[in-house]
Amino acid sequence: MTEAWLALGGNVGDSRAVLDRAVQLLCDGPDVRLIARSSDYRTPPWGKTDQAPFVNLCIAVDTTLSPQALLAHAQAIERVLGRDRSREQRWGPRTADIDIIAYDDVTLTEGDLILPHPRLFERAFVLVPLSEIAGDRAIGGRGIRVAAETIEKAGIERLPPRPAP
Ligand code: A4P
Ligand code: MG
Repeated sequence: MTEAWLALGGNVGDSRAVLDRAVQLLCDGPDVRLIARSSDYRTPPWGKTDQAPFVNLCIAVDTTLSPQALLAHAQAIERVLGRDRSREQRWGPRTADIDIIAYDDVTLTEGDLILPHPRLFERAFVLVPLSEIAGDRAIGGRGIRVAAETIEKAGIERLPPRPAP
């Protein structure tokens, strides 16, 4: 078993419900077990700012999957939840985006996968939820709590737990 951290986000449809479903589907068996889940956050759109706010969260998992197999699993779930990359703009609206932030201490660039995630430290929408569940960790030698404390966080709002359906 290897510990990995994933970031989820979306801004099309009922994003909190979609991302709940994404977490369920990701952690649906012995190959990927949920260890921790952050709160949901409402976050201003980053990269392309003329779009709806996102909901973002992070999870920690224990997995037997390789990094490539975990990415394939995540992308299959993005598709099940209605994501069609061929119709998207970079950084534009999406139902569910699932990024692998880190996979243990693995550093790799292999095909279409880069670990740790190359833009992790530019993104408050990843660092703030990640700090809730991995604040005492370092990724690529940088502490998560300090990175989350020092990045600009204007407009990021922690959401209360969703009422049970
Ligand atoms: N890829 C490489 N490394 C990884 C990794 N570690 N995890 C590749 C996941 N994927 C990885 O991904 C593009 C390619 O990156 C994939 O084919 C995968 O093989 P994508 O999800 O289509 O991403 P993208 O939108 O083109 O670019 P990028 O930089 O991954 O952006 P995001 O994060 O996906 O951007 N604002 C807020 N507030 N919250 C958000 O969640 N998300 C985006 C989307 C823009 N603005 C946002 C948010
Ligand atoms: Mg992505």
